[in-house]
Amino acid sequence: MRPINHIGRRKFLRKIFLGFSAFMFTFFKPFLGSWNRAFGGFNFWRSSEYVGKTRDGKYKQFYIQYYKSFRRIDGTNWRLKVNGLCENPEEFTLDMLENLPRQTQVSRIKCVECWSAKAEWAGFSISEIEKLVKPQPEAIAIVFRCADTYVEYLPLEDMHHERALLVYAMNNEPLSDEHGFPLRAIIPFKYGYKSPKAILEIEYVNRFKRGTWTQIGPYSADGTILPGYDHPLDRGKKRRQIFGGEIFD
Ligand SMILES: Nc1nc2c(c(=O)[nH]1)N[C@H]1C(S)=C(S)[C@@H](COP(=O)(O)O)O[C@H]1N2
Ligand SMILES: [Mo]
Repeated sequence: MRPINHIGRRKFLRKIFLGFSAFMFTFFKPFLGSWNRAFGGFNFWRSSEYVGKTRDGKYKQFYIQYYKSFRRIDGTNWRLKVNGLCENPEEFTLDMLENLPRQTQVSRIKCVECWSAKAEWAGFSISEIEKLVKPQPEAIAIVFRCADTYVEYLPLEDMHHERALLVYAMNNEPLSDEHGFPLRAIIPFKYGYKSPKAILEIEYVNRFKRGTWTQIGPYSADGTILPGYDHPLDRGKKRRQIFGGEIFD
């Protein structure tokens, strides 16, 4: 009589295990589809009290970029803090900002990672805020601080450009959390990373530094759109040549 062969038994157990797995897979595969249909439309970020990176925003022609997730902002408690090198530091409610002279513009966000997308934005020029806070002559730039701890510097010269806006509405609706509620910048002649969202604070400073995105990626601190290529999401990502600066169509 042959002794019990341990190797043989291990092989046998493995066969049983593989057979069982194959059976489970074949048997349950048809149910994977309905599982997907039931839960596939589920978007964690949209149904949680946090906002984060998602490709499932309301406007399908936009990708949504957040450096970190953060708790949704309650517009009634939110204040835009404006401080630093200015004579009258001030905190603005959303209501106060919505009552500033309103400007609308259609412009495109061009992400340095190649996609771009277009919307109609409504808001105001930072010069409206400056009539009240009165920046000091030493101030050369501002720092935006955002809800997701994103930080970005913009020279005052760029902020005073006629196409630079602070906006609270997108396509005739209040900004969604995904696109920067309650307030974001739109600087259309610079890459998207120079248009911070979910702004909490604006500080007037006498220095210019790299922001969050240009510390992560190999991108310029200045952020001016360079000649190259664009893949507009609203035109089926069809590649087109661009010549630098704002993309007007
Ligand atoms: N607060 C904050 N603002 C941000 C970012 C971010 O990570 N955090 N990403 C920027 C980048 S890289 C781009 S391309 C645009 C994208 O705007 P959207 O998310 O509305 O499409 O947001 C910019 N503003
Ligand atoms: Mo971006």
